Amino acid sequence: MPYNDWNPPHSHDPNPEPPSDDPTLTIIANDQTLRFTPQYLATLPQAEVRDCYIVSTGHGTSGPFAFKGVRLLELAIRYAKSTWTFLDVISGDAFRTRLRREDLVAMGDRPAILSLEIDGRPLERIEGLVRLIVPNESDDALRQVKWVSEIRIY
Ligand SMILES: Nc1nc2c(c(=O)[nH]1)N[C@H]1C(S)=C(S)[C@@H](COP(=O)(O)O)O[C@H]1N2
Ligand SMILES: [Mo]
Repeated sequence: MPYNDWNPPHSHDPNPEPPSDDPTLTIIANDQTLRFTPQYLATLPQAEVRDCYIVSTGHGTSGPFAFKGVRLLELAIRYAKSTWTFLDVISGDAFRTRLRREDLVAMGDRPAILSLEIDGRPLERIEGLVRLIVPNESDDALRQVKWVSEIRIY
């Protein structure tokens, strides 16, 4: 599937409620479907990114927060074919974002992470567990996907 074959951007009308109570993450790569619990993700190497802000269209800017979790790049390198070029991060309420491998690499020491912790405590489901944090995004939180339920790697 080509990178540009993409849905129009979402509206900035954030959903405040989790679509379900189930935080299980499915990764689809190489025609394989893998399922991970947040407890399992916590056993993988973790990155902490400080000074993150959520520029929410719903209730203004909050932060700074320190988010901690698994690097998206690390997950893709572990579970995808070496030739992967981009991935989609999709939530249970059908919110989604698409990220290129080269952009993930360029984030360096402020990586995109699947966040499990905020300010040293577990992220709650209402706060988005498992939540994608893209520290360098500047588009009013369109990439800060809450309730990530699926990652498709291409
Ligand atoms: N799953 C999901 N994630 C989402 C959204 C959403 O509707 N569903 N809205 C996005 C937008 S546009 C904003 S502004 C922020 C709001 O984040 P907050 O609820 O933590 O303020 O979540 C982002 N992530
Ligand atoms: Mo937003």
